[in-house]
Parts: sequence; C-alpha cells; structure tokens
Amino acid sequence: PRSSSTFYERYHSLEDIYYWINRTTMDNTDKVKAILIGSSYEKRPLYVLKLSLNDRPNKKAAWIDCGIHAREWISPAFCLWFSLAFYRQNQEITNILDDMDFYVLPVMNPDGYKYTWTTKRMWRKNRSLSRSRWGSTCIGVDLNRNFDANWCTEGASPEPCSEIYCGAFPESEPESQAVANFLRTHKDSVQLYISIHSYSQMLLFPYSCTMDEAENHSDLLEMTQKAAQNIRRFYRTNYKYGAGAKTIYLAPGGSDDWAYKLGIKYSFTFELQDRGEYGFLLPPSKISKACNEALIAVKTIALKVIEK
Ligand code: ING
Ligand code: ZN
Repeated sequence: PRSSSTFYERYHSLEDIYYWINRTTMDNTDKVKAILIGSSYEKRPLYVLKLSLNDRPNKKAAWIDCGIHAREWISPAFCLWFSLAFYRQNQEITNILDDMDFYVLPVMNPDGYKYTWTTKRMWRKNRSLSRSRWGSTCIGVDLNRNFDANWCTEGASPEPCSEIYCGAFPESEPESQAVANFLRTHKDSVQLYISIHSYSQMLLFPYSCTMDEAENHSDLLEMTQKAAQNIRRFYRTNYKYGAGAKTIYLAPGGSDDWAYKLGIKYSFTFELQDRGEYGFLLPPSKISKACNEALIAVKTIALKVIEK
C-alpha cells in the first residue's frame, strides 16, 4: 500500500534490518563496510557498519550501538537514520566525517528484538537461558548490567528472573562480549562511545555504577549541555543531562561506564523520546523528530571530540 512515510520513518523487523544492512553496504561499497563482530546467543550475526570517507593515519573514530534493550524500538531506528544521514552527506556531516570514522551496531540484541516482534512486545533482556540457585530456569540477561563496571552491585540483580539480571559473570553473554572485544581492539582510535536507549529524553554520561564523579565530569557536562541546548533550539524539546547515577538511577554494569573505564573518555548513553506518554511504544509518526534530536546531539558532541 502507498504510504507517505519513508523507510526510515517506520519500524522494521529484524529480517528487514539484516536486508537493509546488506543493501546499504552493497550500494555504498566505497563508504560503508560490514564487520562481523560476533554472534548472539541464538547464533544470529552481529554486524557493525564502518562508515568512513577517507583513510588517514591516526584517524579518530566513534562507536554507536543501538538496540541493547529489545523493546526500545526507536533505538535501532536511530542507527538506520544515522547511517542514512551519513551516506547522504550534507556539508555538516562531511565536516565531521573528514576527521572521524563511525562504527554503528544497529541491533546489539537481535534475539530479544526478534522476540518483541513475534511474541512479547515489552521484552527487555537477551534470550539466554539461566538456572537459578533453586533450580528454576529463567530467560534473559540485561545486557546493560553485564559489563565489567562495579558489576552486579546495587542497581542490578543476581536473580535470573529479574528484568535487571546481571548474568553469571561480567561479559557472560556473547552480545556484550562481542562489543567489549571489538572496543578493546579498537580503543586507540575510538574516542567517542554512544549507546542509544529509550525512553525519558536524557543525555547521560559516567558514572551510573557509582555516585562518584568522573575525572572529566565538567567536560562531559558541558558537552551534554550544549547538545541539549541545540535540541531545544531546533526542536523545542527538553532533554535532561548529567551523570547517570544522579540523573536517572544507580545502574552498575552498563556499557558506557565500562567503555569509560577502558579509556574512552567521551562516553554517553542517550535516552530518546518520549517522557512516558507512549514510552517504549513511540508511534512511527514520531520517529523522524526523535531521531533528528539524537542526531543533533551526536553531531554536537562529535565536533567537540574532534576539537580535543
Ligand atoms: N535505561 C538505562 C538502563 O539500562 C542506564 C539507564 C544508562 C543504565 C547508563 C546504565 C548506564 O536501565 C534504559 N531505559 O534502559
Ligand atoms: Zn534501555
């Protein structure tokens, strides 16, 4: 049926996203490459797109992951939106890309994402099977509690049936391990880490795993403040910003804290629209505004990192 919304203004099944990854790399062979970084618990491939316009020595890079949490559908939609903005290349984006490559992981939790399309829309975790101390079984580890940053302390749960189950040990899950391994091997070039979630309209940075302040807290605060100002200026939408633990809640084992501790000093988690009206069920008609807001934040922060 005819529809006025474009491909990027709709949500897509996992199969469609894999097809899109294939298409995007084939149609832009000079700029976009797919890198297989691992596979999920149910053995689905985890592809990262490398977006690059030139090959300079000592070039900086940024990492963006989407879809850590299955039900946050606006997140994979943003990774597709961002890639489109990239290969369309307006002047502003080109300026950033001259000095920075981007690694984009469109769906970090493909098994969970698939499950939200077929069976249970509000599923959050991955789909790995765990046995509790009492012998009962439950499915799913919260991948954003599975990283090695004050792992499984207050704000996470050791109980397999919990929505914030931290897993049996840090990086116990193939999805978190694949991301951690990739970043460990690329930590010299990757200077910016961004993880895309929803909802609540916040630009967060370390720490979430402790109330302590990060060493470059004032730098991170200023960057997110600038980004939030730009969002407000262009789209009249309010985003909160600040350290995770003090702005949203204490949450150990998150990917941004882990990346920060690895040495990626510019590390962020964006919580996209909305503030709870639709929550995870953000209507497709709101995709373009939500993604453009996040895109402005990425651009603002990337330009700052390039200047450093
Ligand atoms: N929020 C994040 C969560 O995993 C978060 C908040 C950010 C935790 C950074 C840890 C680190 O709970 C959502 N909506 O998932
Ligand atoms: Zn999330």
